[in-house]
Amino acid sequence: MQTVQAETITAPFATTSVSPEDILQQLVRQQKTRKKWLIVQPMSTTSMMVDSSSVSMPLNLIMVATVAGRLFDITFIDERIGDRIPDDLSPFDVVAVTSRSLNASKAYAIGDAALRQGKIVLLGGVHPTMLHQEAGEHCTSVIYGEIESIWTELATDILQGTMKPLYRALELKPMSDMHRPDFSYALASKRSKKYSSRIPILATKGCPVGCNFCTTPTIYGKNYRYRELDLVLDEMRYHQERLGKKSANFSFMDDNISFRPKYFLTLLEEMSKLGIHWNANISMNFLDKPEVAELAGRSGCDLLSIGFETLNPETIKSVHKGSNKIGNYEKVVNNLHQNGIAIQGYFMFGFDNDTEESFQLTYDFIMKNRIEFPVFSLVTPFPGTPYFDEMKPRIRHFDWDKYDTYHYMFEPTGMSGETLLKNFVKLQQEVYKGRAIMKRMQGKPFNWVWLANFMMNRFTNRLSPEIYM
Ligand code: B12
Ligand code: SF4
Repeated sequence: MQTVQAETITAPFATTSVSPEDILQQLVRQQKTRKKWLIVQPMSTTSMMVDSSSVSMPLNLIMVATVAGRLFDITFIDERIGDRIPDDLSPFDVVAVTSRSLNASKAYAIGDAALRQGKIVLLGGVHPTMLHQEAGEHCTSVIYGEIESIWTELATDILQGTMKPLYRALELKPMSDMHRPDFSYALASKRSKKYSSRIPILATKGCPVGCNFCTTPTIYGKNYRYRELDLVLDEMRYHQERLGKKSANFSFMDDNISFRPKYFLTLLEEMSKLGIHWNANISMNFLDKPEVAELAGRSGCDLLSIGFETLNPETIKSVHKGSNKIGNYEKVVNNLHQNGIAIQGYFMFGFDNDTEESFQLTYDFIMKNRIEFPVFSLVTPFPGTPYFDEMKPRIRHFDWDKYDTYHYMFEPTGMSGETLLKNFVKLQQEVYKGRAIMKRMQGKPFNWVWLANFMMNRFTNRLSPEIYM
C-alpha cells in the first residue's frame, strides 16, 4: 500500500491555477443530492468494563462529523450508549468507523459488513493509523491521523469516486483552522443522557515527551500544536450559554495540556475568570511548583489525571518518561491537594524491573498520599510504538480485544506471570477495601470520585488472576 500525497490531486476542470479547495467546492456545487454518511463509534468486545457505565462524548467522531457534515448528511451511531447499526446500509453512501486497539476487531467486522453491501468504508483512529495495512483489509480507505489535515483530498475523492487505500497528510494543519466541534451530532441520540455530563474540549495536540509505550509521539512526532486561547475560551462560553449555567464541566482531551508552560498558565489565568470546572490529563513536570497548582485550583480544576506509572526510577528511565521525577511525586500530590484538586493516578505493572516489592511500594505511596482515584493497568505494548517493536517476540497474543491494558501481555523478567497477576489483584482489592477508601477519601467533597470508589470496591471484589489472561 502506498502513501498518497496531497499533491497527487489533478484538476479535472479547465484552469491550471485552481487550488484543491476550489476543485472541491466545484464538485460540491455539482452534487445533486448530498451523500449520506453513517459514522460509528464501536463498542469494544473486551471482557473488562472499559465501555460500561457513563462514557464520555466521543470528541474524535464529533470532529469527524463536524468536518464531514458541512458537505454531507450525517447519521451518528455510538454503540457504547446502546445505538444500533442498521443491518441494511442501503440509505448510506459512506460508512466511517473509528477504532482504538481494544475495539479494532469490532470496527473491522462493521467494515467487512459495509464492504459486502458495496459502501465506501473509511477506518480512522489510532489503531488503523498504526496498522494501516491490516486495517486496509476491512475498508476502502484508511485515514492516517486526524481527518482535518487530509479533508480536502478525501472529500474530493469521495465526490469523484476515486478512492485511494490510504490518506495521509504531508503536513498537519494549524489547530486554528479546525472547526468548533458540533455536539448536536452526539446529542441527537435519544440515549445521549448516558453520556457523562463533562464536555470534551481540546486546547492542544501532541506530546513530545516521547514515552516509548505511547502512540502519540509516533503519530504526531515532536509536533505540539495549540489553539488560540480565544477559540478555547469562546467554546467554553458557548457551552455555558447552551447549558444556561456558569459552572459547566469540561474535560480536556489533550495528550498533555501543560507541555508549553506559558500557554498553559495563560489558559489557567483566563479560565479562572469563567467560573467553570475542568479536568485533564497532565504530565507532572511543573506541578511541583506550588503557584501552578494554586492557579489550577483557582481556575476550576477539580481533578487531574497523572501517569505516575511506577515508583521505580529504573523503569521510568527505561520507558523514556523524562517528565516524571520520582523525588517530586509527593510534592506534586501535596500541591494539588492543598488546592482542592483530586488525583486520578495511573500505575502500571508488568515491567521487567518490577518485583513483588513494587506492589507494596505503590500501595504505601497511594495510602500515604491519599490518592483519590488510583487506576491500575498492565503494561501493554501498543502496535506502532517503539515498545511494541521491542517486546514483539515476547508478546503472548495479538488478539486486539485484549489490548485494553487489563490483560497479561508478556512475562516480566523479575517475577512469574502468576506472581504478577496475584499481586496485581491483591493490590487493587487492598486499595479499594472499604477501610482503605475511607482513609483516602475522608473529608473530601462528596462527588463522583466517591462514587467511582464505591464502584471500584464492588468491581475489585470480583477480580481474580484468571480475568487478566
Ligand atoms: C483523552 C483520552 C482518553 C479519555 C477519553 C477517551 C474518549 N472517550 O474519547 C479517557 C481518559 C477516558 C481515556 C481512556 C482510555 N484510553 Co485514552 N486517550 C486519550 C487521548 C489522550 C486523546 C484522545 C482524543 O480524544 N483526542 C482528541 C481527538 C479529537 O483526536 P483523535 O482521537 O486523534 O481523533 C482524530 C483522528 O484520530 C481522526 N479520526 C479518529 N477516528 C476517525 C474515524 C474516521 C472514519 C476518520 C476519517 C478519522 C478519524 O480524526 C479525529 C479528529 O481529528 C489519546 C491519545 C491520542 N492522541 O489519541 C489516548 C489513547 C486513545 N488512550 C489509550 C488508552 C490505552 C486508553 C485506556 C485503555 C486507558 C486505561 N487503562 O483506562 C482507556 C480506554 C477507554 C476506551 N473505552 O476507549 C491509547 C490507545 C492505544 C491504542 N492503540 O488503542 C491512546 C492512544 C494513548 C496511548 N497510550 O497511546 N482516554
Ligand atoms: S507524557 Fe503521556 S502523552 Fe506524552 S508521550 Fe508520555 S504517555 Fe504519551
